[in-house]
Amino acid sequence: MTDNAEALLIGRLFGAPNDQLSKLFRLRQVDDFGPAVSLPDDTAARFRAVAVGMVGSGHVSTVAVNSDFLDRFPNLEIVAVLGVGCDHIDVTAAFDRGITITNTPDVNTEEVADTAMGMLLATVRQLPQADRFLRAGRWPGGMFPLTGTLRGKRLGILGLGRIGKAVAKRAEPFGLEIIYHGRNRQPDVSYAYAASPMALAKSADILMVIVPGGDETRNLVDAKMLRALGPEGVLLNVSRGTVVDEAALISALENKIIGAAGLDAFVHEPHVPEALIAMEQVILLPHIGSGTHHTREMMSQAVFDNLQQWNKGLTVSNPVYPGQQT
Ligand code: A2R
Repeated sequence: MTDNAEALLIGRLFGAPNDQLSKLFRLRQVDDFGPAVSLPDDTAARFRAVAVGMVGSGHVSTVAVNSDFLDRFPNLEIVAVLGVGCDHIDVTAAFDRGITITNTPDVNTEEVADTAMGMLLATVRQLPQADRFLRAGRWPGGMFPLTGTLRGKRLGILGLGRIGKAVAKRAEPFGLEIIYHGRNRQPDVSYAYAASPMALAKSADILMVIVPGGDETRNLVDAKMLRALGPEGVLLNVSRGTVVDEAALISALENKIIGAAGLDAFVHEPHVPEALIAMEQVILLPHIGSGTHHTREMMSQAVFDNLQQWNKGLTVSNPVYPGQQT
């Protein structure tokens, strides 16, 4: 490898890694996938590395790096992705072309877990609603209605991976009983294991979704799961919108089949169904799970580190393989 390879940055990185990247590569930046695939053939052929940063207003909900994209860059060797989820990348198509994909696991774990706990408290104790109540001048007219509680509740975690475990660790001192489901039992925890997503939903008072997106988990939380969660049940999603059947969720909330929801992920981000926006019992966040200066810079640093390792001919720290759900 030479140290002046040409690289393309799609979207943006945060903090110092931007400068580091421009020193390491002859760097071209475009703000979205459309302008990237529209680059002239001879320009596209020069890039051996692509970094996929934060594009537009957040998470990309289509498979943007697909075969057509990859065909535009015949000399591409690596695509370094900001974030853990690679549901916007066709990892198999890249692998078939000998292209390395990397992501940025671990560095976002604690931040997303913090957001998840904040969302849990906000949803159950209706904190945003109480804030709106006060600002609307309604307090002098009477007290804010009593809310649900965490006391004596069971938190069901769908996907006890890095983030799921960090959430569980935070939930324990709140007195929440923890139960989880994943395709495999986790050997390093003593929490109760539910044998299926449905068993988890039946058992949980609060259901937290932290599984990867993509085809395998699409609509995993469906109308039946929501019915099993029950009329006092709370659904929280801090992973990918596609994991929850959004239409079924809207119907379940409208018909009081579940009690409340907290969502940091949606099917067609940044577009959120009006029906959800209109509901008072729903907390809606614009996919801010890892959205702090500190963590986005750490994630950007991990993108840079992966690219630097590749540039030096070293093994990259965070390769993503076909079939490995991320
Ligand atoms: O199924 P397992 O035993 O491999 O556990 C993984 C679980 N998981 C699933 N659980 C049920 N049904 C599935 N089809 C399924 N697929 C995966 O999700 C694992 O415990 C968990 C994911 O954990 P990690 O790979 O450690 O990911 P991390 O860092 O916790 O992030 C989760 C997701 C990312 O993929 C992004 O979409 C978002 O949160 O940032």
